[in-house]
Amino acid sequence: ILTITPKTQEQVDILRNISSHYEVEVGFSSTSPCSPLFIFRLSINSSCAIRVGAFDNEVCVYFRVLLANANELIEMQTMNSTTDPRSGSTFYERYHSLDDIYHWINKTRQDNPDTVEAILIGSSYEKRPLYALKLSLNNSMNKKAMWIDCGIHAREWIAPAFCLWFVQYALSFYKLNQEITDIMDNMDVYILPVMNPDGYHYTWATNRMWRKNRSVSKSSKCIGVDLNRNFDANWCTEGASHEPCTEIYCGAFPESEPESQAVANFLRSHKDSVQLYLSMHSYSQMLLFPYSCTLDEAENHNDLLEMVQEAAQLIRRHYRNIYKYGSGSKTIYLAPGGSDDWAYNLGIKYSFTFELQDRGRYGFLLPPSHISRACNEALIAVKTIALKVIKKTQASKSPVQAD
Ligand code: 0X9
Ligand code: ZN
Repeated sequence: ILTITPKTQEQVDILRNISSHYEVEVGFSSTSPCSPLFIFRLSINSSCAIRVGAFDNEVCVYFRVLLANANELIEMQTMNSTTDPRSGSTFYERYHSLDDIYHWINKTRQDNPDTVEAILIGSSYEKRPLYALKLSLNNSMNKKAMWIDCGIHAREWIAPAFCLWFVQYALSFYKLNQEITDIMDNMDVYILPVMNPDGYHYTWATNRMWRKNRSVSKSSKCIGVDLNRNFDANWCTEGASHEPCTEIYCGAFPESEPESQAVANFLRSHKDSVQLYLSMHSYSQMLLFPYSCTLDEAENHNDLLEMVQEAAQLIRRHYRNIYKYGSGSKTIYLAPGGSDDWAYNLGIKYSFTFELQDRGRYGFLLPPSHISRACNEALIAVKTIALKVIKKTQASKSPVQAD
């Protein structure tokens, strides 16, 4: 895996061209959409430059090797899918295939019949079921709720791993940990472990670096829509693309994809109870809130800022790890059509996107040995924000103690 920062517009154009003509993966730098991070396999015949011989004018583009052993890392991540007696790690400290995750959903529901329900909220383009788990640990009346989705982007494997981690933590530590007890006493949790199952399956079977879903376009041979550009929030303006061959293709129209439609329909029909929306991504270690689809500030910007600031401080204190925070458009880039902005405009005024570990060393190929730390620090952020939402919205009737 190489990173290339093109120096001229000509180099940008050439690299774009390569990416649409060859078996290569192109990702965008998480810090700036103007400095694309090109990831691909090409023959390198010089120590300092890639020669792209297929073009009339041979060009040299300088690169840096980001990961020299990408294939080895990928192998390591898929090895432990089912229980491997040789590995000392627990189920939650490994990445799991889609089949394993479906089994886990079923088992979790069966083992916890009074508290966990699996809700079929729709199905994917390739007709895989989309199950959201509902965790309801306390039967009090008129409970509010939070929503967490993981794995909108297929290659961000730490995100589904977090969803599994969260469910396990909530079920095991209810009544043992004060914070999760307060949260679950006040809120039900809807959790969608894999929002993009077709893409996730494809990253296990064929191409580890796939991002989009797997829908076939009418107008192009290129496959897949970026589900986080497919929601109806300044849809397909600057920061998304109408071109199906790009990684940020917004789809034919807002909610054109069954996956985004399923989530949007569910949230529309639960918008009176859902107060907090969380969407898990990776990588780059950021806690983001609306807006990403415009440079305008959200109406409760300061509230949201205060929440992520406290969460980032706690992560720093407990894990000595840095998370950036702020509105999406000002912290990373303008990116319209995202689920967080759409949920916010629907009326879910506490809406966040987390970019989990790491900051670029392994990127999407975060080794399984990092799962537990990555999830625990994200958990601190989720707990901090959820407790703050409960205090702000349910102050009068909440059993949560004031500071
Ligand atoms: O670009 C994205 O969709 C997210 N970053 S990622 O590297 N995981 O692809 C950031 C999403 C921030 N929120 C919105 N753009 N609405
Ligand atoms: Zn993502």
